Amino acid sequence: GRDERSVPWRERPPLTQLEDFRVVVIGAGFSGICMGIRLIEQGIPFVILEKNADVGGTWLENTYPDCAVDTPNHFYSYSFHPNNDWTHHFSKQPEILAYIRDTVARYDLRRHIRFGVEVERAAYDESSSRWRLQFKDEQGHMDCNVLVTAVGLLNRPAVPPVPGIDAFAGPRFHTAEWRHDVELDGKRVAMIGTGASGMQAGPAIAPAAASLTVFQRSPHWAMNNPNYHRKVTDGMRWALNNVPFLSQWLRFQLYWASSDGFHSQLKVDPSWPHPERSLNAQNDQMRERLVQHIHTELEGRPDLIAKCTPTFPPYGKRMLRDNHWYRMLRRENVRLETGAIDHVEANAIVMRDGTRHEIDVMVLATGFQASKVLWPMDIRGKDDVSIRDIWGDDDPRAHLGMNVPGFPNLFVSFGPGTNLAHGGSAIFHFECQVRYIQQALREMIETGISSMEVRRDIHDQYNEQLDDLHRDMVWAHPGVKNWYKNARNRVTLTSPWRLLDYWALTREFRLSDFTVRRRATGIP
Ligand code: N01
Repeated sequence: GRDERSVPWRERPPLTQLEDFRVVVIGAGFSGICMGIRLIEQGIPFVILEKNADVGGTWLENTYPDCAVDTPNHFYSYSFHPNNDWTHHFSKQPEILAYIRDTVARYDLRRHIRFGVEVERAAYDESSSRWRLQFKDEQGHMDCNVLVTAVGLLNRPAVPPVPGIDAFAGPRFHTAEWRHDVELDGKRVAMIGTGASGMQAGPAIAPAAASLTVFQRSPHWAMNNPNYHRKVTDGMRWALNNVPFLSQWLRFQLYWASSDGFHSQLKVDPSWPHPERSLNAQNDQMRERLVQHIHTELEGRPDLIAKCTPTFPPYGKRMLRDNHWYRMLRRENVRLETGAIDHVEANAIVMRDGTRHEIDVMVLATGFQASKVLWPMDIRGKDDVSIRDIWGDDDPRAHLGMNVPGFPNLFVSFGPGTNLAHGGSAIFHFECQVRYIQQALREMIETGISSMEVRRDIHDQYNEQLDDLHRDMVWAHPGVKNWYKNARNRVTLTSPWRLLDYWALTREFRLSDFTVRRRATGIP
């Protein structure tokens, strides 16, 4: 026992004889799959429960036209399963889904996944130190020692509360629930919302539609990145496959450029003389470039330039990549409506100033109910306390984004304060979280811990630090509305850290941050 424990955890052999121990992972998207692969390697029994019929999570659900990633793919992929054959620097959804399926096949993960199972309720039972899960529609139940939620943040579509929206007689659908059976050719299409999803879908649907009316509540910044539309050359693919370490070097470069090389643009400089337009000198230079891009693309169209130039500092909302958006707005069949929507009728959207837009199809690119982390699952910790009683509708907190006092043996992947607003790959963060959880599990199993609960003082201290850091970040700017913060202007979902900081924070699991209960002896 003792000798084994002095070996670093990564080098210890896989665990065996763990018939009584089970981890349940909820979700078979990027993070749940990563967790599953590591659990196989560690020899820890587990089941992944997935509500959909296949793996992929967000990349299975979002199939709107031109859906693509906006993080370079050579970084937006698993470090342990690099793909040197990406066809594009920023690949489209089908290629990313294929990569996910390929990863699952390579690690033979499917046999651990139960598809079509949606967890409705998870309750912690203190006497047995186990979680009891109840599935939806009385599909069954399951017990486990440790629960890992890997359900993502952006998967419950938000439908805008516009009066009369349900009275619309034509097809209406959200970008995350694209209706491929609805023909858009020759139709009068309305698209509400101009965030990352709208930016990608709009230019793809405009050419075939009879007309496209874009309803923009507020403009977003969108940068021009030549690589965004570029294919990876044959030469580069060859080199990535044949030159030692080149793919790791490229990955490192992308990591560096998106983290340390960039983080200073996001922080308020109190001595900066133009706080009305930017945060600091670097942020201002970025603004200058973005404005220039708008002027170049919309030359001769001062009306559109005025409508498309945001008034908040760059990065206040997620920075978009120009998917030929401005060029699309110049098309004869496209209109940009920036007034306030009053109501919807059977065949029209009516504006507050009385303007009627008659339409056949309504596309909602209106984002997600992001703040309701883990919703609609009913998660109950010690004393039957619901996580909603602690977080309310929109005020989630967790230690390192993963652990909540009162909820022992629960780890939240992609939890509060861990979304990457700009820069960096979410998969990098998932890997940090999974590595941390892996260490926690080994500690539990090897030393006979039955319950592990994060200390409240540690949790509170971490969250104070998080709130302090956010105060100086661009997305907390009171003039900006975004999905990173809640109704009371507290940034709840996004990480204030550089990638390096979060990597360092989660690198070593610290048992002293937890209150533990042990059963007899561990299994070395
Ligand atoms: O959602 P959003 P999204 N009336 O919330 C508007 C990731 N992602 O699906 O800006 C009128 O950003 C709303 O207006 P406003 C990425 O992290 C990545 O586009 O609030 N309009 C906004 O324009 C992203 O940030 C990729 O004033 C209403 C839009 O709808 C996140 O997912 C692709 C409205 C919603 O934008 C979410 O992006 C897609 C109302 N009542 C998504 N309610 C890539 O990797 C909302 N809006 C490329």
